Amino acid sequence: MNKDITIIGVPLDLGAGRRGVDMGPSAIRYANVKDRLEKSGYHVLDLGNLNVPTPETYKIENQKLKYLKEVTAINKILAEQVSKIMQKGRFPLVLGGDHSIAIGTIAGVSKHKKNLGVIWFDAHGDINTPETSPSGNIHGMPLAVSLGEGHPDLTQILNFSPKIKSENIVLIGARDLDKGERNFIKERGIRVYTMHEIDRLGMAQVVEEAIYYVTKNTDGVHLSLDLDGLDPNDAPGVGTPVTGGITYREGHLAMEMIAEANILISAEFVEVNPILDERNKTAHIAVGLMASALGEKLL
Ligand code: 6HN
Ligand code: MN
Ligand code: MN
Ligand code: MN
Repeated sequence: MNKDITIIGVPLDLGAGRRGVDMGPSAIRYANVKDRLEKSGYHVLDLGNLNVPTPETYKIENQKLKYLKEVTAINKILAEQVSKIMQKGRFPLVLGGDHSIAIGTIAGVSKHKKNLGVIWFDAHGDINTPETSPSGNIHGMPLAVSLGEGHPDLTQILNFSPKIKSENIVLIGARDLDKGERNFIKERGIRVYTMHEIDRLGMAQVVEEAIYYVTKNTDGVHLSLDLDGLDPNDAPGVGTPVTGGITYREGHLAMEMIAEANILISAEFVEVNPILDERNKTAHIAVGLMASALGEKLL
């Protein structure tokens, strides 16, 4: 495992339908992310936050792609930063922010990998296009964009597309998919473990299969973890909670198995919303999951 981590915070909420996830990076830092990872032997460099515009100072121009210009601009900068971190041989750890930032993270990582694998933990599919999106919120679109579908300003970040292939990604924890997302998933044959499969097979088998699947034909794996993949009882501080999610223990087990498999080259933790949280509980859980994914040991 790469022992050199670089943290970037992206306090963006323009991709989401409500305010609050812009405070995610602060909440995660307040939950001691750096110390926690250093205890596991990592060398952690925190670059601070990207400079992100505030919604109150911008107008929505296109209801089908809200704040497209601003979300594009910030993801371009993020992609370049992440690419630089990769170039230096370090592990990028991106703190969100809404999930639209996966567009930039994945662009920056995949620039250095021909066949990037992705594990996507989420209650949602995040695989809408402007045509299928019920909200026009770009945080519901980053997987589609990374697969080459969506507005060209987004798909062409760093001037290549697609960033990833359908057969190299796996979704875990889905329980709220829009109609267009279901069609997209079926047409492309994308591997999804919904809550149904997690209940039926157990998280251990799901993650074992998922790891095998995303490592088969890939040269590195990115972890994109939306805290709303967890159950809102455990992680209440998220922008779009959906009942019936992954438990705290299942989440940790998944991260620990991913750490054991030693497959990650980058990760992002997104959608922490401190306004809706209880005493920073969700940020603490996020940090615990990061530590587990990066191999923190009890003994
Ligand atoms: N997230 N599918 C809904 C939409 O508006 O497209 C919700 C998306 C939520 C996105 O949680 O990252
Ligand atoms: Mn989600
Ligand atoms: Mn998401
Ligand atoms: Mn653990």
